[in-house]
Amino acid sequence: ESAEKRTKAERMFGLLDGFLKNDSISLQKDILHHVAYTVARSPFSFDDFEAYQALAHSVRDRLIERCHDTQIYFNNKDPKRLYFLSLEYLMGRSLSNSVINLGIRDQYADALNQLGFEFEVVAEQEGDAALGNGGLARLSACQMDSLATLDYPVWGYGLRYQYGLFRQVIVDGFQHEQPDYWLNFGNPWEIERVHVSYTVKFYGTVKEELRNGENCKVWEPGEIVEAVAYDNPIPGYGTRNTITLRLWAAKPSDQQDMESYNTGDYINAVLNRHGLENISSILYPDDRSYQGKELRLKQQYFFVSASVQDIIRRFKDTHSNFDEFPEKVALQLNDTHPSLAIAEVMRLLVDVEHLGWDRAWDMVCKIFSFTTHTVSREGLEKIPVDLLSSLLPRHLQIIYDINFNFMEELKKRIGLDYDRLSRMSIIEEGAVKSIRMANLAIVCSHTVNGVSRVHSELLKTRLFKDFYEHWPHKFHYKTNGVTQRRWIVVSNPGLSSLISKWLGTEAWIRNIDLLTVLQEHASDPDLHREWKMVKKVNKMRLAEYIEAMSGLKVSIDAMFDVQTKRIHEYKRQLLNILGIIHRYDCIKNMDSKDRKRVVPRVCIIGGKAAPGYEIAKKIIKLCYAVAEKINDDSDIGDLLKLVFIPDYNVSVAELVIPGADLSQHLSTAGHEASGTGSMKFLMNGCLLLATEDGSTIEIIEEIGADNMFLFGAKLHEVPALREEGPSLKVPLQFSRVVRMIREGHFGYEDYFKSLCDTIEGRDHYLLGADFGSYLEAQAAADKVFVDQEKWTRMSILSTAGSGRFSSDKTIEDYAEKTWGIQPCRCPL
Ligand code: KOT
Repeated sequence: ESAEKRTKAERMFGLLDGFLKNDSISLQKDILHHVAYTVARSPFSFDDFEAYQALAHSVRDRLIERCHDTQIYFNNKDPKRLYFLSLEYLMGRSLSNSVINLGIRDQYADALNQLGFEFEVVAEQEGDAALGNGGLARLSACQMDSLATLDYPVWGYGLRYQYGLFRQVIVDGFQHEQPDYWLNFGNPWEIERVHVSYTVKFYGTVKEELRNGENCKVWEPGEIVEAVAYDNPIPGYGTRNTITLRLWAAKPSDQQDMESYNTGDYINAVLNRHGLENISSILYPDDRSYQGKELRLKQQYFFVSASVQDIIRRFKDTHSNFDEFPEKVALQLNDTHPSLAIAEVMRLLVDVEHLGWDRAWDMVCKIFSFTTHTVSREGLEKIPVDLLSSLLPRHLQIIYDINFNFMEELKKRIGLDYDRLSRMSIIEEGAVKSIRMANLAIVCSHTVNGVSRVHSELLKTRLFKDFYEHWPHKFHYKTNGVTQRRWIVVSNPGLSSLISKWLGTEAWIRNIDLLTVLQEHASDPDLHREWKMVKKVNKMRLAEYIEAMSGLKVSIDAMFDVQTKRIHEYKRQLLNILGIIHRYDCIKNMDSKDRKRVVPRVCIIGGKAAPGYEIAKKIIKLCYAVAEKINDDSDIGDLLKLVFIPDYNVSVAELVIPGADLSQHLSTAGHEASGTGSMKFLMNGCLLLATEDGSTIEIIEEIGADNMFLFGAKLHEVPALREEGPSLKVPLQFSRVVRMIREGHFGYEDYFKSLCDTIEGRDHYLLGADFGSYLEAQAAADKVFVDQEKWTRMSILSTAGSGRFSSDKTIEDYAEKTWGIQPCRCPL
């Protein structure tokens, strides 16, 4: 029989004609085939969008081929696998990234040309996949790219939201939110796996039953939902390995509600089940505020349960018992959002696999690791016990049992120190009894880390001090990174070619250490000339975008000064705007001789405010109000322009970052866990104007304080400054610009009052205290910009020193020290 099977397989392989071919003619045929049979248009007449669809499907075929080979290879080798659990991924566009990682961009560009299309124009047709809010979500995306490139055997898991992060639309300077219907035009980058589905249970009761003489807990759910897998291939660069990001979508389950179908009310029975799909419909847009919403908790459990069932199923496919489970499985919690996975693994191992509590617990302690992205106690997630008890009654019991055992162990170590016991408890007593998700994650993980060195230190000395004293070995330090494939090769092709030319190799795209070679050429006039040319072209591209979007013409000879990130008080976009008002005020009061010495600036601000975050929305409106005043002022001309870029997302970032001369990172010291935007700007040769916070501290170590513009209170100075409160002395210029807003120079004085009140009086984020040194740093930047040779040298040294902030480095560190996984490279 097996000989028969073999012949059949051989015959089928022959029919398939081996692997897909990547020469220009084959690609042209392939694109036309997809135009005709996938897009169903005439191959003799199709538009840019249809060309994009056909091209994307052609790339998809190649991704599927590699994905398949990678899985077969992994299954044969059976290495320890990492499962990365994150509720958010900000993937942006996939086309350019995929063809570059597959190594066939030029072939595709050529094929498209032959068909009368231009690659860049076609690539622009793609919308962003924005299944996340900001830094945390983009970090997951960068890390997936590095995991694939470095050949690690990994699966990413997440939720397939039907609506991604809201679209920001600005009407009269005010932010409005609109739904992101990203799936309306189809999504060629996912593979629907109708047969990979799991039931996820909610509500109901837990009963005790005697089974084979053992007391078992049996959860009888009140609601059942089906989780269906959608696989998104993630190709590595310079490797055949293509890993999978598996996202779950909710579908009504055919196991639910059999009875209601028999009551005769068929129509309502069907309609009622539609609500169940809502579980995976919307991404919550408030980064870091917890409202104890039931739907959010449902999302968390839904995604975690499906993922854990999938992981256990995969393990059981090749193992007859659980002995090797901890040697084959590592689970990474991206913040606390997926930490119900801990209780879910316990439930499945104890109630379903019947391994017994002690054995299951032993395994849990070996497989989980936890990264926190939070700085403050208020940022820590808490789930009301009442909510959990109704939604997931069995999980609440498990968490109580874990906590009971932990408290007993702790008492043996520290005695009856009730303060400490209550601080460390997973359960928070009080008006609303809640589960502290971070405590759960720390107790059950073998490794805990922050996202920069200073953040990891703060965890040990402040946020998780008690836990650090109890388990010092659990606490590691990691520094975030970003992928140079997306942030240089895809988004800045000019710089990418220039680097390859000067290094004489493209190897830096996989081996970022090579970038340091640029240091040797930092003063070479030829490099300077080419470097400036690349920046100029990128600035032209950005200027065109600004004009198309806002009608504003900006001069590319001006310094492009950019601050783009989520709008938050701690990120201090307001400090930037106050600085701009001050600059405007100074220019207005200058004579014409002094005006000649002003360095022209185009100030660019962009970012979304959480829909319910009033103060953040006022900051956006202020930006518009100030822009209107400045941009219309004929006294000012090209000396100062202010633009707000609406709907900042990954694809807009790819345009903005390469075109920036200067970028601002203004968080009050101690508030930005890491910050990854700065790393993207650094790679693109933008100079940083920044506080000594988060990852900036490590950037200083790499490129030196002389090559950036630093300002502001340091971490250790912040508490004393805050202490001073309203009696803190602030510069006159600060009071003057705030007064200008209060007095209605920019209109809307009533609306801006509460905004001004946040920085006068209490001024929690210390804008007044830092204003003086902020202006000095700005002046220093102006001074260097006039000396273009010095500026260009600093710019080259910024790129040259950015290698430590490649996510490849971060991932290698996690792989070795946290996950214990090895590369598993599929042969070419
Ligand atoms: C969101 C909800 C709860 C807790 C934390 C967050 C969070 C943190 N979302 N984004 N972050 C950012 O994560 C980045 C990646 O680690 C950091 O660079 C950045 O400093 C965080 O603010």
